[in-house]
Amino acid sequence: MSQPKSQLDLDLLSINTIRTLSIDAVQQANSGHPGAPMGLAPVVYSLWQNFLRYDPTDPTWLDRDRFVLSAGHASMLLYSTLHLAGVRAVNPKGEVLNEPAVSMEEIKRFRQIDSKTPGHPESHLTTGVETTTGPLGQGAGNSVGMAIAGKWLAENFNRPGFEIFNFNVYAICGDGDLMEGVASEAASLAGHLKLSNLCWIYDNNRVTLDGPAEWSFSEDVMTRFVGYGWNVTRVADANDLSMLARGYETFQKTTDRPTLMVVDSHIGYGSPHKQDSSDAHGEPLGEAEVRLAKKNYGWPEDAKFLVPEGVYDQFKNGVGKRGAEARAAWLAKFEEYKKQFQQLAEQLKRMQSGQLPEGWDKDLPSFPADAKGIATRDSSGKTLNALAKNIPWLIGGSADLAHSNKTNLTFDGAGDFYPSQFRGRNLHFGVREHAMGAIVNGMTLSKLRAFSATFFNFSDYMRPSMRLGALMEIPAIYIFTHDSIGLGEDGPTHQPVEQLASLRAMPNMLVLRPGDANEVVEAYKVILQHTHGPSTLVLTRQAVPTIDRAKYAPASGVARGAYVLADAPGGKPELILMASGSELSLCVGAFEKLTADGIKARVVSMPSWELFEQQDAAYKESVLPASVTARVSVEMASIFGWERYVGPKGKVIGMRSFGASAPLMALLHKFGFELENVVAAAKEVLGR
Ligand SMILES: Cc1ncc(C[n+]2csc(CCOP(=O)(O)OP(=O)(O)O)c2C)c(N)n1
Ligand SMILES: [Mg+2]
Repeated sequence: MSQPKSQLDLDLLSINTIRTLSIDAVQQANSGHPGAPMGLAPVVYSLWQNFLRYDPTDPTWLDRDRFVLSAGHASMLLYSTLHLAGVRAVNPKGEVLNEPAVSMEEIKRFRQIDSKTPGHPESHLTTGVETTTGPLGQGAGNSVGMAIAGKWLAENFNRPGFEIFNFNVYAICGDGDLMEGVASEAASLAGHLKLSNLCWIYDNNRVTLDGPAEWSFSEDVMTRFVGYGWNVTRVADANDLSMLARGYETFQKTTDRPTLMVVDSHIGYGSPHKQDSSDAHGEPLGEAEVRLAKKNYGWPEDAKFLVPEGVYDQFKNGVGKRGAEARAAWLAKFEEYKKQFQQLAEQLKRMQSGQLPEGWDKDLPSFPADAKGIATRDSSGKTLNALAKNIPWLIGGSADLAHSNKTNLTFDGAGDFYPSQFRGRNLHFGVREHAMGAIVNGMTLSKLRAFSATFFNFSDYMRPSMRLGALMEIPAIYIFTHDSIGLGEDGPTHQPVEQLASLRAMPNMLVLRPGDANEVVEAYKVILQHTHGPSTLVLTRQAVPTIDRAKYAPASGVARGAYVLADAPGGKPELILMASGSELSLCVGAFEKLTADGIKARVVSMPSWELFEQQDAAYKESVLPASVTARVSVEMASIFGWERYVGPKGKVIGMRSFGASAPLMALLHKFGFELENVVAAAKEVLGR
């Protein structure tokens, strides 16, 4: 019936298909944001169709360009594109399936229960979604982590004639993203590092949810980014495909800094003449508006979820063909690379599949009993170095506190990651905790084992990113030191109180607060082998005794979250003391005293509630027998939550207020973390 269409017609037809699929899905769900997909469809189409190095038949390709939709509310834009481009699904084992990542059925089930098309893109649910976005600014931050990973991988794995890594990272950002602090932090670092593989596309539509952007946003974004050291370009009309192409080409030619491409767009129909009003663009259009929009696009007004003839082929012949050719060429190269650089290829294989290298744990330290002991931040530093030496892709850094966090990698060849010098393993995040969280997530999504570090109190500054790490089920490693009032004189502004409880409340976050040096080693073993979620490691500034493992139980009990460290004769206690971290040795001291007084006590070391909750009922009963109701918990943190373990007859020794600025001993006394107090509490719950 139809005559052959011109390329331009096919482009417009494809763009309008992205638009109308998005409109229809939002309308059918009666929920969601149609405006941004409508306005941005040409921008994303141009990128995918003509520039993105991406093979829809293998979304796991190591060297694929990354596409991040930081403006996650425009999720239908991504789902429509993944659908039309024919991106295949990948199962949890990493195998590419012969089925679509986003089928038409799934588009029709936008925002419905158990669909692959949730309200905002979730990377663990939908293949092709490179990272979970929605909280504005996070995707932008992730994209910097991916770009860092790209540079680091290229520097460490490419060999002359073998450019195994050369991927670019594109992120779509709206006004909201650019208003968020996390994006500013990340942009500042990206500019500093000269990440030329990074392109942010700023949807300059001058509108946000509440109304015109000018109500709240009037800075000169372009000048700001020039100040960050970015290359800034402008596309004056989002509908002009040749201008968009020039923009992308300029990015690809820029080799010394990241690029911000400012694209002037009009939310809604995509036409300045027919702009929908700024009010309520975060809502479905309504049936009448939908018809008007379709009319405006020259679309059959009654058609729903229509993919016109030629559109699938258009994508197949564009991104599909380009991507397949690029990957085929890469694979051929990689076959040869595998022969010439067996060791590197083996590393990549393991990295990609989330495995650790052979012998990763062979140099782990073991710490002799020592009453004076060492801070867990120090045993952490030693352990981290021993691991990183044998795990080439364990890489990270601190937000300007590396000397305090003890996270510097100091072994031969560890090196630093500096502007345009991307080989090293020590990252310097600067004082940018939030971006650090988002960046570590982006690096982890790129299969590196990445870690961050700062004071535990500042986990609050990176919590939104940690939460997304947990939601994405990615094995990011968040290291924190100065974990309690025990940090001393810096005082309550720096002393965490409620952070432990708050992170324990976070689904899928593994929190570990080891009690001595050997528990630190065991905690790291757990963390490195934990592949389906992030870990939070909580460490002291102050020294804690290294417990005598000949006398007490081995630290390997850490793997079960809680274990009996010291016990009454015959394993029949009348009292249980439990603690994590620096309070463990306090409980051991109280145990000795109580034992001398003829009281049958047990000490339970409890470094991880989450791991303990995963144990079977029999194990839990063996550690915390229901019949023993005289229980005392000791932890220099909010008491919140400990009731569940001490029960109605127990007693919780913890923090009920903020801390104070004072030397350690004065603080321990003021807040009751002293031997006599623990012993007295124990006798009280025993009724003696
Ligand atoms: C951290 C965060 N705060 C608030 C929101 C709610 N929200 C979703 S879209 C949006 C408007 C953002 O405006 P802009 O980025 O310009 O997107 P546009 O409306 O132009 O598509 C807001 C406030 C969010 N998703 N994340
Ligand atoms: Mg906007």
